[in-house]
Amino acid sequence: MSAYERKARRRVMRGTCFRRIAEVLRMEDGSRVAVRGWVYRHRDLGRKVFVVVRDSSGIIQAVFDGEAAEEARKAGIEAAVMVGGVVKSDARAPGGKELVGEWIRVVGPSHNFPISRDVSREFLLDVRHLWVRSRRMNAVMKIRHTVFGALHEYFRSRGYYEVQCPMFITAAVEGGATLFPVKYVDGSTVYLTQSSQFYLEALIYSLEKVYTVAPSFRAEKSRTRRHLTEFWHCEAEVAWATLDDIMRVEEELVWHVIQRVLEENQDELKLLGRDVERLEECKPPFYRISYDEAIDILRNKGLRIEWGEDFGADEERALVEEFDKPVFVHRYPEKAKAFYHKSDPRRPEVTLSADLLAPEGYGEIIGGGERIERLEELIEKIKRFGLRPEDYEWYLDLRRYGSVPHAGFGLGIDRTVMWIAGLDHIVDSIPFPRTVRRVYP
Ligand code: NSS
Repeated sequence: MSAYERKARRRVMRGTCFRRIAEVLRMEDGSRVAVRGWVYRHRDLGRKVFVVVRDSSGIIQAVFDGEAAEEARKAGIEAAVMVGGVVKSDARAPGGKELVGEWIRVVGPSHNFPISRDVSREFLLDVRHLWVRSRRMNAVMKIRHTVFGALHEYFRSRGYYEVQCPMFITAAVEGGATLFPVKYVDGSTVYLTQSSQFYLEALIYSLEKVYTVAPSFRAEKSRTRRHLTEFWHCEAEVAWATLDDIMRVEEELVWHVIQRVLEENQDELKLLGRDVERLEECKPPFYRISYDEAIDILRNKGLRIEWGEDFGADEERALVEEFDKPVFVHRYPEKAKAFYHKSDPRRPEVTLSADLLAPEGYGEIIGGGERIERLEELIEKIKRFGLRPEDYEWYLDLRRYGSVPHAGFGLGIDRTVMWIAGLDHIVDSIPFPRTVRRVYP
């Protein structure tokens, strides 16, 4: 071992001189560096051994011969390694630069890594704890990181207070069919929350403008590309706001999130093959059509749909084909929406509600609208929907003491990531998806 190598190793041991791979790819030829990460690819050409190393920032190829090649040979796929070498431009290498390897040390060995080239989606879900290392998942998670950050940034810069609401609840928000029962410590049955909305409504009487980012749970029996049983929900509620106000907040919020992703994640969008031009077009104002207009569009396209029914994935896909950016569908019929939605005073058979549908086939990412603020109206509607007012006692109290007009919405974060990243299945938008059939790993 040369004096340099000994010195380099000593520095490595002290852990002070490692560079991020993204940084190394920008360095001048001749720079002597050390990186650490995991073996992404491995090629043994006899005299030379090529090891592509990845860290959280990128990948770089290191080429070894002589003594170092012996050590490099032992580094299996996904082994944790430390590598020292000299930067050299090479058009054939990923990123245009490679390391002329001087030494390599296997820190954490890996033999027969289970993921090879041809694997099914199901298999990748079985080994999700390992697949999260893939460049694809790495890119999606970086975009997801930006999305969460941008949501907080938007609300906090506009005078909203962030609040936290309980996950254990006692009555349905969005209908009983998708409630998850949990056996509580005292033997009673409680449920996992479907939405924090009712608690946000309570909190506007203290803070006026509130938001939360939290999981919501739905025992969705349908196996679709856009349903999780545990999803991330960004919800906001605003005192004194109308349907129009809340739609403006929604479009500004979505555009803010898109802009941040376009600023921060060009590399990731490229790796995922996302057509960024389609995202750049999503500048507010978004389109606004009524439910009635949506029905006309669908019927003209030959779909058979009864007035009063909610739209499913097929209807939404057909609708958004007509629009080059997101579209609000407002004023859904009463029976298509949960009981808390306020009726339009000018047309009581429809509600002051709106869903935001994302383009390119994605469909609903937000649901929201105005809430019933009058006590008698709310009790009457709870009964009409076959529910029991006594299950909603505290929620009714909000109408007894200083009730005000108010509106709010809930944005499905996983669906938003799915759309922005251009994914074809919601399970790929979250590291460890929970679906009807999967709670492992
Ligand atoms: O049922 S929603 O349409 N509306 C609510 O829960 C309201 N209580 C929100 C509110 O006004 N505060 O769900 C809102 C969004 C919906 O548009 C989807 O984007 C997402 O939540 N969502 C889901 N994402 C993934 N998987 C499932 N199962 C799911 N259900 C709703």
